[in-house]
Amino acid sequence: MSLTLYLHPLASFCHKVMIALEEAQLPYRAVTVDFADPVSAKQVSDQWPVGKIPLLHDEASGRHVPETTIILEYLAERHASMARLWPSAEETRLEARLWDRFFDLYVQQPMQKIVIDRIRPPGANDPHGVAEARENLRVAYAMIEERMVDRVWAVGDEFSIVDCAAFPALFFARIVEPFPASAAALSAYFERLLARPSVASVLAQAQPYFTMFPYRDAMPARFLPGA
Ligand SMILES: N[C@@H](CCC(=O)N[C@@H](CS)C(=O)NCC(=O)O)C(=O)O
Repeated sequence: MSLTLYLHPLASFCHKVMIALEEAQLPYRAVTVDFADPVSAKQVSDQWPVGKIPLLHDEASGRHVPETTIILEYLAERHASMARLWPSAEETRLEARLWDRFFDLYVQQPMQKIVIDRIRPPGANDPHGVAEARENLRVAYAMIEERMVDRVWAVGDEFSIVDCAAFPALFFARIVEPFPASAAALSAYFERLLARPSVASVLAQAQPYFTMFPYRDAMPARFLPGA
C-alpha cells in the first residue's frame, strides 16, 4: 500500500480527505497522530512544521503532501478514480475550487474558532472573535441555502470534492451554531451527505472519539455511540 495518511479520526479536515479516499476507493494506511505526544506530533511537524493534519505520504513518489485540497489535487493527478471527483469542465472546475475554499475558509475555520475557544485556559477566551465566527457561519449558511435550493450536490451534477469538504465542515458547524429552521435546502443537503456510504464510514471511525469533542454536550443524540 503506497499511501499513508497521518490523521486523527475526530479531525474535521482529515474527514474531508478520508471521505474522498473512500469515494475514490483508494486504499491507504491510517496513522493516528496524537498531538499530546511529542513523538507522534513530530511525525507531522518534521515534514510540515505548521503541524497540521491530514498529511499524506506517498511511498511511490517518496513525497509528503500537506493541505487537504493539495492532497486531493495530487491524488487526482495520479488516480483516475480521484480525478473523477474533480469536475472536468473548466468552468465547473473553477466553481469547485471556489466552493472548496468556501467550505474550508468560511465554514471550517469559523467552526474551529468557536470550538477551540471552549478549551482555552480561563481568561484567554475571545468572545468578540467567537461572535464574529458565529456571524460568519450565519452568512455562510444563508449562501449555502440559496445555492442548494435547486441542487443535489454543491457543484455540478455529481458528488465532488466540494461535497467531501462540505460534510465535515457542516457536521461540526451545525453543532456549535445550529442551522436556522428556515434553511430547508441546507438541511436537506446535509441529510443527503449523511446518507452517503463514504460519509457514514468516516463518521463511524470518528464516533469513538466524540467524547473528546469540546461541544460534545451539544452533539445531537442520533450521532452518539449506541444511538
Ligand atoms: N488548511 C489545512 C487545515 C488543516 C487543519 O486545520 N487541521 C487541524 C485538524 S482538523 C489540525 O491539524 N489541528 C492541529 C493544530 O492546529 O494543532 C488543510 O486544509 O489541511
